[in-house]
Amino acid sequence: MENNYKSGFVTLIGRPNVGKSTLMNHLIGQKIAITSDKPQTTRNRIQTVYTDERGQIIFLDTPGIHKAKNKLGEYMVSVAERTLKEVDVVLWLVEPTTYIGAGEQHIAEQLNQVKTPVILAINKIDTVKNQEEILTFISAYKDVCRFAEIVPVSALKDKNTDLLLELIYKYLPAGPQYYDEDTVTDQPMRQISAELIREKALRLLNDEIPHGIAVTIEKMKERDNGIMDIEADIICERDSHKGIIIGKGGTMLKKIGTAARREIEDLMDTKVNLQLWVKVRKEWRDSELYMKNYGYNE
Ligand code: GDP
Ligand code: K
Ligand code: MG
Repeated sequence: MENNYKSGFVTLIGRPNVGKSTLMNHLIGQKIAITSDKPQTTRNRIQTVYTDERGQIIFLDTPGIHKAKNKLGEYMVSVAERTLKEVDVVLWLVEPTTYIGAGEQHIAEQLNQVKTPVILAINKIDTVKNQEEILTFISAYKDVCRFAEIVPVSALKDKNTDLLLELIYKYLPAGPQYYDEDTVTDQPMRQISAELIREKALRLLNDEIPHGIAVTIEKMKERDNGIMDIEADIICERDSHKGIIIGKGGTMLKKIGTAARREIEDLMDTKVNLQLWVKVRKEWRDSELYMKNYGYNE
């Protein structure tokens, strides 16, 4: 290990859907955080690890900072806000626009209260036709917050992500290698599998139902021949939702299961036999007991 080896913690913040999970997956080259076009896809703090010859960056992908509507919402907000003070660098992802809404103002207020250096990444620049416009986004953001660096990126097209890494290293302290170089996440397989199932449900179901869904892995066991048997429950809030998740003749549940199974097989590099059940737990998002049960606690 060289003398100038650096390491530290970076938290990724930003409004729902700005591309935090996409960026993290691209940086570490593996799909760990689930993504979708729906807000509040990410519920827990996910830790991923990027290692190269310069050092090691530990990314915390947090749920978005937003106004809480229920206990699950409160939990998500507190996770995000607590993280700001504990890290070496804050990486704030925003949409490419000059409009700075209440959500961004709220984040800026939080950031102005901490000493942690903040890097602003203006994401989705692949969608900006006139590149000169980017300068106007930069100056709009300069008015609301003091940034250590500002960098336009595209998480999806891997644009400027190398530059982003370079800028992050600039602000990391000299430090040890916390994880061995093969480690990309601290998430247990069980949790990633549950999240992949939830992602497929999010993507395949219409807007109303997904926010009330949780997934629990009830069984995960490897057979002697290497096949992995997984049984999981999809928890929803209403009987009517249960019907929709199962679908006519079980077609929707089958779709969710097939899509999830493929990705879990990729992840585990083995054949998977996935069985899904749908259960109704009314208003679980307002029950601390249920939330603990479904893994939303620290
Ligand atoms: P998060 O809620 O901040 O974690 O956002 P996600 O990573 O789940 O992404 C939300 C949506 O934005 C997904 O449909 C992504 O494919 C899309 N997205 C993310 N980054 C980019 C980007 O750089 N360019 C474009 N065009 N879309 C992006
Ligand atoms: K999302
Ligand atoms: Mg996310």
